Amino acid sequence: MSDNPPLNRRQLSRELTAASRATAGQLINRVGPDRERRAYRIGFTGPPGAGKSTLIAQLAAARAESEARVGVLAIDPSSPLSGGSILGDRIRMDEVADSPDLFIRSLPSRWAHDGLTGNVAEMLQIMDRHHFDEVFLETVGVGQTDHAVKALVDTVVLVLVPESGDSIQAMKAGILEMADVYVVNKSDRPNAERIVGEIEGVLALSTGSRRGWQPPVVTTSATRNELGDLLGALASHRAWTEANRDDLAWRRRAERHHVQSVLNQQIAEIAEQAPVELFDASGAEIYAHFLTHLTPPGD
Ligand SMILES: Nc1nc2c(ncn2[C@@H]2O[C@H](COP(=O)(O)OP(=O)(O)OP(=O)(O)O)[C@@H](O)[C@H]2O)c(=O)[nH]1
Ligand SMILES: [Mg+2]
Repeated sequence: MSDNPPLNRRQLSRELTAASRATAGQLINRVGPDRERRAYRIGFTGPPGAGKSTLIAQLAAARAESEARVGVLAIDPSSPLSGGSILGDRIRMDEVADSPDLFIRSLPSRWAHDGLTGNVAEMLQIMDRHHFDEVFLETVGVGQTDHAVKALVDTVVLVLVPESGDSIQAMKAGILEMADVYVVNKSDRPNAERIVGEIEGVLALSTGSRRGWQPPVVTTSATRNELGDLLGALASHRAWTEANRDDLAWRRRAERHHVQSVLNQQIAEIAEQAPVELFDASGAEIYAHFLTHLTPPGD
């Protein structure tokens, strides 16, 4: 907003790159309560190719007209080497070129295979320090990832397509019930209304605790720039969250997830670097190896 210092893109880029390369031993030093004024975070998840990036591009373009400072972080599973501009390419640059307050970054997913790691929590905190009002986080929804996203963002948007029908029934146990807003994108294709009905059917049977929030199901066609009531649904959930959420409980849950993901990452790093012969040893010896290799904060 107007009273914020201007966005320092180079500095922000450098910090994000450093965070994406940080080892768990480095990240653990920065774990800690996150009490600063925060960006409102919206996570977009859903199957590959559902149109998450295209939708985010449209939303970002719509937001770019407002005063808000908007950031996009996209975990890009399709091209671990790109590190680059896949999402940027989808943004219609003519629409956003005048916006000094829009920042987009695609991130290779090499370290995000199991969902999200401590790096993502760190990156979101970096965005906060750069005074973003709103941050969109894109991830591919594959089970565990969704739960990781849920812990880190304020609003979870699940993006599906008319062809998702077959998977709806299989998903109903957990993932489907977890989102705050449901989008059936590619509604320019047949059967969008049918899948809206299926989602609403599953949600009607859902027993999960939502403390009064009724998740809306909206249809969009991102390539036609038809966002339906998506902006309205996002605004409603934000207003509901701000009025009803227990922020202390939320922050503790986010921090628990942050710590856990950094430690998971550290254990994975130790396992990767361990000599193969270690795994001929007894469980107690293997455990001792892991314990001695865990890096305490400050090292
Ligand atoms: N027909 C139609 N195609 C769309 C729509 N939205 C996106 N697409 C197309 O679907 C393809 C995938 O779109 P993306 O935005 O890359 O989807 P994504 O969910 O970000 O994909 P990943 O990041 O690879 O998981 C692209 O070719 C888009 O042009 C839509 O509303 N209708
Ligand atoms: Mg994408």
